[in-house]
Amino acid sequence: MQRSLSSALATLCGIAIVISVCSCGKSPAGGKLLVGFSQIGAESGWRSAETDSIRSEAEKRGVDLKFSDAQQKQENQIKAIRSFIAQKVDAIILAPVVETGWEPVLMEVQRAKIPVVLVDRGIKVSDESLYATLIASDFVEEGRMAGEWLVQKLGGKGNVVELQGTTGAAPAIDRKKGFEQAIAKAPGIKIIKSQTGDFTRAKGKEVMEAFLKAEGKNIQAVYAHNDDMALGALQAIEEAGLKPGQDLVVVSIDGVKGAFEAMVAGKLNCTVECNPLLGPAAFDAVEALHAGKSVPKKSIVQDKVFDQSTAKATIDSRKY
Ligand code: GZL
Repeated sequence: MQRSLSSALATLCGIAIVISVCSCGKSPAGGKLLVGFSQIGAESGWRSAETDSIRSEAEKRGVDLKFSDAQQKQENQIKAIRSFIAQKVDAIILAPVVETGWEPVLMEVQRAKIPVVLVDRGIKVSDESLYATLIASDFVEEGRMAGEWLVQKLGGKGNVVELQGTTGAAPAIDRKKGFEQAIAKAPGIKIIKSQTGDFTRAKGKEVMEAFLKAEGKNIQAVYAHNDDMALGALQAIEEAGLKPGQDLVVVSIDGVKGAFEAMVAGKLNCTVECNPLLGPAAFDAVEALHAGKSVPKKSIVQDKVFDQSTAKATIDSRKY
């Protein structure tokens, strides 16, 4: 891919004006950046908030965004990436549904000299030069924060059922790891059932129904890898005649509006925020890379714990 970037720096009355003329072949006339965004799907409130953030930031910056929803299937993401290469995009933003299986297609992207910005989930590759940067939360820390909160709440004793995220996804792997690290300090707390609910409310409800059938009153707490599965679990708990938030403690991750509403209603006990508003950071990276600047390999988004003691005071200021 021939691309030449010529830039001229002009100083006028002490004000430096950088004029960079990008004759990079790939961008459509008028120099608008052309960016491909391969999104996982629309499986959760968090995911929709992330999509909105990236779409609105593209609009704000005048970027021509090619958007693809993969319905949570890696093969659809790979197809979308190949189509972005064919469209000669200036950059690719990728939210990778799972950690593995990306090397072949990312090598094709590298050969096409297109930078890749990973958002929200990481990947496992032998050659880290296959992507320029990862902008995401620390999922191990999120799992640890959820676990530490629960250890306190349960007084160090109780049986937990775990609703895992999508099998093979970085947040599912790492939120499990962090939670287990935290509860290891309280031998009286045990995970008695653990199964994927694929980050969706429907599957979270279905799996929680099965947990309740199998373990019933033997369950003291639910740990869900995201709020959508937790909200599904709340429905299952109520339909079983139990009071979520009282008969069973429920802790999850994401910090979406529905979780704050459930905490104010006394049904969800705690959520660990995982900020989905990654649009500005993603396009800062895209623009820096397009200007030939270097970017950090990883940028960690800071997260916070919210529970019923703070939900009422903060719900109105939530941005997603
Ligand atoms: C986290 C993100 C996860 C959210 C879920 O960065 O990948 O995927 O926690 C979403 O709600 O489905």
